Amino acid sequence: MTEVIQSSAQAIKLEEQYGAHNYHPLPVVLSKGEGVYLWDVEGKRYYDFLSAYSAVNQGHCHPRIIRALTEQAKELTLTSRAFYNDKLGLAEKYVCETFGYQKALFMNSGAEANETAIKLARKWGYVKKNIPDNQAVIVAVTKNFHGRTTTIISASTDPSSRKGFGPFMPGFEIVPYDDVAALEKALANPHVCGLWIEPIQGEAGVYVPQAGYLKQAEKLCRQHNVLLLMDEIQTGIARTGKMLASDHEDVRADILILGKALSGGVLPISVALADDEVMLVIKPGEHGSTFGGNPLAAAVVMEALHVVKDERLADNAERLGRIFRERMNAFIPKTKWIKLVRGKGLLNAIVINDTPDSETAWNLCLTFAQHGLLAKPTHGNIIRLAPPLVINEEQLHECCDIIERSVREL
Ligand code: IF1
Repeated sequence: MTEVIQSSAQAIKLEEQYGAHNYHPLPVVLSKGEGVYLWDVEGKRYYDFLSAYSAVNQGHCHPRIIRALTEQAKELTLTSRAFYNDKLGLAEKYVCETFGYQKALFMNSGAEANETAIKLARKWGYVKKNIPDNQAVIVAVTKNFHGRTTTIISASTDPSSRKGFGPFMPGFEIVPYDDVAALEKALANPHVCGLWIEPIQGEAGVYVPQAGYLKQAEKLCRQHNVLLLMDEIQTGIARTGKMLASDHEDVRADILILGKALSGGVLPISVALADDEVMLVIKPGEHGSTFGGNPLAAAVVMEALHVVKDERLADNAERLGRIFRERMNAFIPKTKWIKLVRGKGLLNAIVINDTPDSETAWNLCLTFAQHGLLAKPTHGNIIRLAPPLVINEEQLHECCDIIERSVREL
């Protein structure tokens, strides 16, 4: 007889005893999700203002995506790439046409898609830019977040991502984010094969670079024959009010890295997109993954992207994001607790007016939860506020009311 969770406390106790302690979750145990809503074990309803870190842009358990998942699951879930299947080519074509690239390489987690981009950039550097073997350098930026593998954290500047996990992978040079002069210097090094950035730094606290930075970065990459690797795992798929955050500045990455909402949150699906000149440097047998490009994921990704387009989620994110920041900016003068609100589309954050090591942001999130809204601080005193993109104006105002009421109770 399989055990059933009867209470939140019981679930927390089980995870405490049997699960790794690699997270510090809010004390909320969820058992159901639908659209912008989540319910806990006791039946309390919450607005989701984290969206699984932007993986459920289409809303929880979107009926069209669940149908695609369940229909395909009855037919064929996995063949491995040792053979072809009748869904992968359709999905590759669909994502290439959606984002304007010639080739797609499907993986599973965001980290794996970033690792794929690193391997593509390095191999391209050796084969096409004649960088001496094992000398390729990838330029990354301060406060980046690209995943948790040992190679990816080798480029991290966050001690909590790195401490105790060395030795680290060589071949990364770190320059300050949002600093064009630093880029000019770093990219002039003939051993540099790639510049690896996020268009908006999510984990850093929704840090939006100054207007024109991305365009300048693209220009410098072209100038120095360096590939632009754009990690849109958190900012892509309509989250910032455009299909890609890069679209706000009309920037085109040489390697586009997507994940999270690529599947609407029902499966881990990620992809690296590039043109033939880059993608074809990897030959058969040189890269892959057991589940990468499986037919179930292929069926899901097509429906997940269809939903984004059919429901015009980018436009909704653009419009409601503006309303959200207007509401917050109108509220800020009435409280001493919020320094500022920042973001694009429905990827926003408030900066709490307290020391980064204070408990204020955490306590505020506990109060949010009491009043039926779920969010979690990123670093210290920054709270990311990112609902599913299917939220409507009435729900958004109700959530702003909850945020304001909770701040007043601080
Ligand atoms: C955690 C952060 C967010 C990402 C970007 C790659 C990945 C992520 C821009 C890796 C993943 C997740 C991972 C999760 C929490 C969350 C997160 F706080 F870690 F940094 F969203 F900001 N590029 N972000 O945001 O994708 O391998 O996880 O599929 O690790 O705690 P993944």
